[in-house]
Amino acid sequence: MKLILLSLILVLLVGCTTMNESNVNNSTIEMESDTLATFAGGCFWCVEADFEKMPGVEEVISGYTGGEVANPKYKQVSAGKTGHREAVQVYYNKERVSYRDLVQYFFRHIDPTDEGGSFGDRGKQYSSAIFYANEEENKTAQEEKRRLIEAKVFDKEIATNILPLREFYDAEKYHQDYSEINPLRYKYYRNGSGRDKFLESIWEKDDTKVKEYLKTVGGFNLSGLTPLQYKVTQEEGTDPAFDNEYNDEEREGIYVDIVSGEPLFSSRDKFDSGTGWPSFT
Ligand code: MHO
Repeated sequence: MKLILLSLILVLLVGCTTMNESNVNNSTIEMESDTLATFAGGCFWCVEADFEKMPGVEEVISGYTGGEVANPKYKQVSAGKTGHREAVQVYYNKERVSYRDLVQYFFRHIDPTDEGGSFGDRGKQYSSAIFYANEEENKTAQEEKRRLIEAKVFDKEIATNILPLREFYDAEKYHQDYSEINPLRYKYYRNGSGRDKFLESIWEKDDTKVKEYLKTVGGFNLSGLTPLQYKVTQEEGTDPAFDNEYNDEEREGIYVDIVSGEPLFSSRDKFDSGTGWPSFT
């Protein structure tokens, strides 16, 4: 049951943080600057979609940064004419997730060994980078990069650059939430890119070095989830009515988010709504 509730909660969060057009175009989200992190990991459709699945992340904006040209357009950036990279800005709730968690999560969703691009997309504009906004972020990013190097999970060198953040330009509106607005084209692109095959080949490998490293990263190791748990918590799926783990659960206690450990409901508020999924007042 906690699985179903998780999916409901995700929907609510998305509803609360959906931004209107003026926010997207002008970066006028009113949040503290230290709840914002900037990463480049190749095609921003994918990096944005991956961060949006991370517990504690509230909003992700696709854009361009690191180059010289003001107000760049997608065509200029993707052609490598601006010095910018495709990048994302991640707005997160620091009560739930830390900058270090974000860096660790980032490293597990890109190819950090590719210095000339990302998967099928070639050129500096698609290469990976962490853009730090202050010395603390720089230090954390350097530490996590070093830990990844020392873990020897990858055979090749870690190429991800750690660079000072400069102006970030939001990408055009049609690139925001691309994976949700154009799911078919996104899936077609993503499958074709080989990103997920690569990530599986590294992180789902039965390998001692990988296991040792994964033990040391924050509570966002999703590899221990069952397929159903993964589908519900990461892909906004729902578990079957009646035939689910928590419908007939009578024990007293609290229901927690299986990924982050965050408390969600108390058994005291549980009632049988007859829907096949437990409900809480
Ligand atoms: N070469 C890809 C890149 C997509 S991503 C937004 C395309 O133009 O379809 O960079």
